[in-house]
Amino acid sequence: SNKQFLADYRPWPFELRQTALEFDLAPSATRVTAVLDLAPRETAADLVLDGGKGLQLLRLAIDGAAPDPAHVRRDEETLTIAAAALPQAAFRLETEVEIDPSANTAFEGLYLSGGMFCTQCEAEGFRHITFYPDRPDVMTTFRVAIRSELPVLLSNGNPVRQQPGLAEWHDPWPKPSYLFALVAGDLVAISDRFTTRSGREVALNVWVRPGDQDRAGFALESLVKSMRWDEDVYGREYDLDVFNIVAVDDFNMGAMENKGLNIFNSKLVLASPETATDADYERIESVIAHEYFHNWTGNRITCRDWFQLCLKEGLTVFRDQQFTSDMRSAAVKRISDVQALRARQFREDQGPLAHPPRPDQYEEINNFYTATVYEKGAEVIGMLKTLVGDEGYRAALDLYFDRHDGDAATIEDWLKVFEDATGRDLAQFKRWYTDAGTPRLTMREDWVEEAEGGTLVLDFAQETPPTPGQPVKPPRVIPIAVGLIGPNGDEIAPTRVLEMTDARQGFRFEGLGARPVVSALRGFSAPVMLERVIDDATRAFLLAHDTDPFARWEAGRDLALSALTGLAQGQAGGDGYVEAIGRLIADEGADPAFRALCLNLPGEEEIATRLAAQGVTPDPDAIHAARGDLARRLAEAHEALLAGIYDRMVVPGDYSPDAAAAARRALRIAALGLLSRIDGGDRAEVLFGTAGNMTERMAALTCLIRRGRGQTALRILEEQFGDNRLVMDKWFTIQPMVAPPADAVEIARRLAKRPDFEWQNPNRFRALLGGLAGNHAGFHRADGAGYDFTADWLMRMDGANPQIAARMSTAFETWPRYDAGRREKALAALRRMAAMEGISRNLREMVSRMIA
Ligand code: HT7
Ligand code: ZN
Repeated sequence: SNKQFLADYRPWPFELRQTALEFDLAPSATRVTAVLDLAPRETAADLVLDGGKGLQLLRLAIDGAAPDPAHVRRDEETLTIAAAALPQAAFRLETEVEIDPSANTAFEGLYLSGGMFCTQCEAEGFRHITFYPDRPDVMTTFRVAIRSELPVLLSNGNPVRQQPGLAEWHDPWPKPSYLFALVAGDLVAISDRFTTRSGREVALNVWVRPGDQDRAGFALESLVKSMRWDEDVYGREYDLDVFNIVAVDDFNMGAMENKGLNIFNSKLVLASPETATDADYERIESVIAHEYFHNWTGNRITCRDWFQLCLKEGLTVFRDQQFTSDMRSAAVKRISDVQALRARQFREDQGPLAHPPRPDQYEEINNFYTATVYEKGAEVIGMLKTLVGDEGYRAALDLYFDRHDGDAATIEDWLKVFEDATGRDLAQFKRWYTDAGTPRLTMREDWVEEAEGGTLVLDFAQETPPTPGQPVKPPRVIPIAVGLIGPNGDEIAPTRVLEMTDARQGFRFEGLGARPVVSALRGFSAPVMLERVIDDATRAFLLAHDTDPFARWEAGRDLALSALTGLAQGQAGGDGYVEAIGRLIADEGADPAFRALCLNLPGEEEIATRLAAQGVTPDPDAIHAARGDLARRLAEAHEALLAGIYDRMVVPGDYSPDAAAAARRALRIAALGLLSRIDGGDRAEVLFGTAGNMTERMAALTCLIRRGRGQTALRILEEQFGDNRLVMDKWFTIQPMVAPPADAVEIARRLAKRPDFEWQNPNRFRALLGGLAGNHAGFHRADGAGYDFTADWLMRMDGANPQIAARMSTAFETWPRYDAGRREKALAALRRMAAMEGISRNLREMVSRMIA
């Protein structure tokens, strides 16, 4: 195995003072010349450069002369020049290689997408472009020359020369190779200007294929908002004369923060009311912000090594979450972030792929761009902010930017700025970075009635289940935000943050009149699973009265989950939930977005996760039936109310993706979803035919497919948008995802045979396979057909694009929680993949961790 360990970190034994690159672009034979100005830090170190198999070395020179071949060694992953062949002082290394972008189906390094050259270098893609010290702690300035007849030639930094056939760029900010980018193609831009606080004029461009310009405006507006926000909230200014964004159709992830030249998956740039949903718009706004924010948290201050990935990703996610809260509704944003965290990160933490936000070993770093590194990494920063307060946080961040600008930093550096700025000892807090697993927090209440008023004692116990390689976990610091509500519904104690540091700990609230209801873990103040003894009446009380929007929503969620987990185990129940929801939706004064969030029942995966956490083996078919049953009962009980909401929540005027309009549509389609369980789908059919926006049309289509009458609508959508990749991706996803579980695999199989199932396109592959994996009972079909179909495609994809195959293999990560029959079939599929000849390092690491 090729395992890397955090403990093995050593600085690179050379200094890299400057990099100059020259590209002669040709689809199947691109020439890359690299000139590296180097100096040894230590005497007698061999010069080891990374370089993949696809690099054909044409020329190698040290200070202008070819070294003795006896001192040069090439293997599959490196080029080594023996110390004996190197000067003792500064020297210039020159290499020329030939590479074949047209054969690059892995979309890592330099590749072609729809006739356009583009790059993806994070994490270790640069080594597929040229021989280089491809590690994030080697930072230097870059000069880049691009020769090509294509009209638009872009790289990082500022343009130095632009003439037909040649462009030259200079990036004055030292950067690691993973932030390098190059784009060449027939592109058009929509443009704007931004003047920074200190008066720098920045040209902003969003580059797209001709014809797509009219769908790029929202991305450009989002960029301007992000730049202003980072100045206002973090005091961070942009530092180049240009900021370019390019949309590409073939992209392994969402987007990439290359210095001054962000490259985006086109689905995160292009949007129009007819083609994109409200969720798409919100996501575009937040990813544009995320990549822009990386300029300071990631680029100016980068990571020493890839174990520190959450240093830039956790912080940048935290910043983009703050941005969205400021642009839209903070309450709604927090609730949806927690929902996403539970769906992806808690799931990861519960299974064989659990790892800490800062792992200490890996085989393939691309397998660690996970919900734990990103979303839990952001939660950990949220807890830090809660513990040190807003002012402490700001002081620590100012110190971080001051002290580490230009550095490749570590989590230790990050925690030290908080210690130095606030005087707090964070030794115990650090466990959040080094320990995997979701703590279980149990809360017990003790009420002591006394003559002069009562005392409430809250007793907490924490325990974190074992995770791979970490059998025992010491207690962590857990900030628990708590408020108290009086029997009449008034808040009698505002939010107080309890700092739990021990395995068991009690907190007292004295001088209380009557016994209050506890609103616990307000704002989801820590990423834990809270267990408390609470009845449905108290949950309904909190749903009606809690002043903390997250805790209020959580009370409703808990009611729903307790009903659904009971129903899925053949028990009766749910009346309390149906009643409480009725009161909530009748409340015209309540925020439509909040009501929509409460109306959406937990998904089947979430129900399965809750059952598994309770030690119950989830039965996917029973869960599916239980959820359908409760939805129908909600609709029957509140038909008139729901119909009223559906009729009134029409948004007048032209479509706008703003939060208020989106909230009304969200409530309207939540009502539609329930009503369609009892109206045969009639409303959905009308809405599909009349709605002018994709949000309502997709919602209507979902209802129609669920009712088994989606064929006409699907045909219409295909006729209208057959040539629009992004809409057709939705079309490919929704069918296997919403289909009755028994049909999902057959539907996926049929769709995979279509000529427009261009499986090597990551978005299209994810659309179909992700759609099936999103159909909980369909993917986990008892006969294993979902597992087999998925494994077949992962094996095929692995030969072309290992990153995508490995990433999608997480569909299997929950297999240990199901019944013996399903476990055996899932394990057989995993073993079949593990045994595949020529399996990539990426997929091999994933399946072996899942089998272990
Ligand atoms: N930092 C970026 C990560 C990324 C990536 C990683 C592996 C392979 C392909 C990739 N594309 C982008 C994205 C981000 O977090 O902003
Ligand atoms: Zn990021």
